[in-house]
Amino acid sequence: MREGIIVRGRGGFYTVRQQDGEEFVLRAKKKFRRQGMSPLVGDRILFTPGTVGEEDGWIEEILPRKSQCLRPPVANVTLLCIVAAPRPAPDWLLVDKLLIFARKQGLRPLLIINKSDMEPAGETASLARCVYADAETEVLSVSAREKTGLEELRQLLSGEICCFSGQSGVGKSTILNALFGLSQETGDISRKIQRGKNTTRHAELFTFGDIQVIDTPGFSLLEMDEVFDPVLLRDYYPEFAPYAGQCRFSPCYHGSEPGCAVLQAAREGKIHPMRLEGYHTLLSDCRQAWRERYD
Ligand SMILES: Nc1nc2c(ncn2[C@@H]2O[C@H](COP(=O)(O)OP(=O)(O)O)[C@@H](O)[C@H]2O)c(=O)[nH]1
Ligand SMILES: [Mg+2]
Ligand SMILES: [Zn+2]
Repeated sequence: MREGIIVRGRGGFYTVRQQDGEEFVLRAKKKFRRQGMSPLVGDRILFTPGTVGEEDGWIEEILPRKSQCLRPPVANVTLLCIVAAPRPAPDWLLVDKLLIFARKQGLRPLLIINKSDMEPAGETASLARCVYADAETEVLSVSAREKTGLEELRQLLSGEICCFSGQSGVGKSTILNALFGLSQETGDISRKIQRGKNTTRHAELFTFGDIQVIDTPGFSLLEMDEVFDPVLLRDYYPEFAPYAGQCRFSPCYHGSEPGCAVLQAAREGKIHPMRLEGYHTLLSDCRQAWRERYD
């Protein structure tokens, strides 16, 4: 049997690339369906090939996954690039949601502040470094337009399987184009057309030397719609960890409980107010969804 990685999947057919670059179009054995497993873009698999280019080979085994997302459906992503920019104005709550998503899926997050050319003093990047200083999130400032910071970015992406996420218009496509010389549609004119396309566009894995990127619209459209116990939310905030077990009540949601060590730390300036405020917003969303979960 041979080994390869799934680079796209469409209508029950999977395109698989071998190490040497040769591609095969395969179908999945019925056993996967019985096991409730479906092959995902990014999966490393074992296969028996048909004739090259013909659709008569089979996926035999799916190798153990490093990570797995259901929405968007991709496997083995290791790095989630979250892109923000001075304009459109950063949606920090979306960044927080994406960080939670990354931690839940076991992906390392990287916060990229693009369009540094718009801000000679780098206010947005400075703010991001300050807000996320204790959130175990690396912050990198780049300009896709002026091609600054790209070499450093390339080094951070090296050896990873990456996905790009963030608001529309922050420059995700422009960054990919600048890094890899792609010619993805960017900008305002194409956005209208793209929006229509995006809804039907499938995930696809690209390889550029030792960097792999899965391009999928799923991460930009990401909403934290998964319902989970609100008490778990605090575990996704590394800046709360030093105060674990120090609150008067247990469990403490760090909402408005008296004797809360996290709220006290925030009052003392040890936790960034934007992170706490965002946490409180997400906590109340999460509580409401949890209450309504059986409706
Ligand atoms: N000034 C500036 N504009 C940029 C930069 N990167 C992207 N843009 C512009 O921002 C707009 C949106 O970029 P696009 O890549 O389509 O964003 P996406 O929706 O995140 O894929 C386009 O008009 C780009 O030309 C940058 O580094 N500096
Ligand atoms: Mg784009
Ligand atoms: Zn507390």
